[in-house]
Amino acid sequence: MTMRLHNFFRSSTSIRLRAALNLKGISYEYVSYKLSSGETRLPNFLAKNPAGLVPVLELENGEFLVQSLSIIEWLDETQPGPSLLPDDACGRARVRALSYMIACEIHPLNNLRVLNRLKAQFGADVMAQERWFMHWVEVTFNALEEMLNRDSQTGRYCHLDQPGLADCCLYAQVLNNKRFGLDTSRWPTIWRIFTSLDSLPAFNELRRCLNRTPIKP
Ligand SMILES: N[C@@H](CCC(=O)N[C@@H](CS)C(=O)NCC(=O)O)C(=O)O
Repeated sequence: MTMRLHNFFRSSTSIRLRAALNLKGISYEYVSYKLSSGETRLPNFLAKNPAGLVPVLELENGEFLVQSLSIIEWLDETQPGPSLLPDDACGRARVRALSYMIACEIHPLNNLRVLNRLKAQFGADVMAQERWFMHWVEVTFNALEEMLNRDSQTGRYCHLDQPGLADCCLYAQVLNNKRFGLDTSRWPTIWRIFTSLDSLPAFNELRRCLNRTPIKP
C-alpha cells in the first residue's frame, strides 16, 4: 500500500502538502473530501483527525499524520528526494519563519470555518468576508515582501535557489489569493518567486488542477 492523502483539491493546506509530495517525487493515493458539505465532520473522517481538518496523511502502517507543516517536516526527515529545509540551523529558522507567517498568521484567520463564523455570528456577507480575507493577507504579505526583498538569502525561491517548505506555503497562498480576486503582483518579490515556482511541474500541475475545476460548483 502507498501513502494515502486525505484532502480537498483547493484547500491551501492540502495544496502545500501536495507541492511537498511532488517535490519529493512521492506517489500517493488521493482521497477527496468536500469541505462545504461537511464530509470532514463525519465519524469516518473524525476517526482520522478529531479536528475535522484536511490534510491527513495516512501512512503505510495505518498511522494518521495531521497538520500540514508537521507532515511536510516528517516527509523531509524520512523520505528520499530533495531537502525541503536547509542544512544549517539559521537557514531552517528563516524558512520556518517565512512558512509560519503564512501558515500561522494568514491561514487560520481566513479558514473556511472562520469565514462561516463571521457570517453566522456577525452577519458578514460575501463581500465583507472577501474584505476580511484580503485584509489579513495584506498585513502579512506587506511584511513578507519586505523580508524577502531585503534578505540576500532570497534567491530564485524563498530561500536561495532550491524550492522548499516556505515555497510550498507561498505558492498555495497565492493560489488562494487568486480565488478571492486578490492580485498578488502588487508584491513584486513574492510574485517573482511565485512565477519561478509556477515554471516547475511540481507546482504548475497544482494550479492547472484548480483551473480545470469550477470554483463554485
Ligand atoms: N493548521 C492546519 C490547518 C488545517 C485546515 O484548517 N484545513 C482546512 C482546509 S485549508 C480545513 O479543513 N477547513 C475545514 C473548515 O474550515 O471547516 C494544517 O496546516 O494542516
